[in-house]
Amino acid sequence: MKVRVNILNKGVSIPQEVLDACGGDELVARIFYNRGYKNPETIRQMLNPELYVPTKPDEFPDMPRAVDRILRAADNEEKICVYGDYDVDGVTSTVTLVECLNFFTSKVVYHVPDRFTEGYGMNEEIVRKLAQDGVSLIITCDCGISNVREITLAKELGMDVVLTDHHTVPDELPPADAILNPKLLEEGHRARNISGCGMVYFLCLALLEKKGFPDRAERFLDMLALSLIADVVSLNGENRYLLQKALPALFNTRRIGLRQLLEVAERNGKLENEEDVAFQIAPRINAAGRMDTARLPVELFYVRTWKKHALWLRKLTH
Ligand SMILES: [Mn+2]
Repeated sequence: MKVRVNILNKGVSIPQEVLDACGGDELVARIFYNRGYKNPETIRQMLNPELYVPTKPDEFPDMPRAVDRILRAADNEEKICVYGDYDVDGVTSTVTLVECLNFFTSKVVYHVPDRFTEGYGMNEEIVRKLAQDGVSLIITCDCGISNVREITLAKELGMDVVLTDHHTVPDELPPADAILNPKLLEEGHRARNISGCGMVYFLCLALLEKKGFPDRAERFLDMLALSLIADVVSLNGENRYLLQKALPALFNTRRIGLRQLLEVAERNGKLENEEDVAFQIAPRINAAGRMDTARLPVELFYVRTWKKHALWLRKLTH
């Protein structure tokens, strides 16, 4: 069989270092170059995943402060509220963090904003309500970085705030006790474009490492894969590494609700790769937040079922 390949920009000369990174293969080098890959180190790591050096949780500024505050809250049985968001990234972040915190404490509640009555991000009325309900630590997911007023209020009301977000950092930072945001990493860092759930994943990894069971982070990989596919524009650097690791976990998920969702989607078309997930799964989750409330997918994926399982487990082990 004859295959005709039309390579663009044949006349443009490729820098020697790009060519070297491709082992001297001009065709491969030209494909990379045409797609905007000019950093030889990035290209080397894409061609040889085993050369990739994964990002460590403590590369994020404020990680130790965040971990200390959260574990202190767990030890003191403080009431913690995970403050999420209503899109796929916000939902997967919320599920991941609530699930992880449940390893350390049973005093966890969560809040996902109502798109119609609250809008995106934190809301003063909700912050006041959390204080009244006895919450002393708020952990935001996929939001918070522009909520100076709401976080100032939370502090005034005597609560602490650990902020996790991945949106662009504004000039004025909110007065949170710890701020985790990949955009605070230096320019060009391989993890600067991770999703909100990606940021939460690193926080969970740090918490679990500190407690001596980092392997448990693996059970969040399905949520991570969903967020990366739905929320991330460029799948290179850390995103590429994380998705390679996480995608099989998504297709083999043990979450009953997510399994059902995958099955429904599969009945309507093929579901084989990340593109299918982007078009078949992500919109179904986003629809909940658009039509009703994002509590639905959160519960579908985890929280409620976890409680049932937890009771079961307690009954079995006592
Ligand atoms: Mn997001």
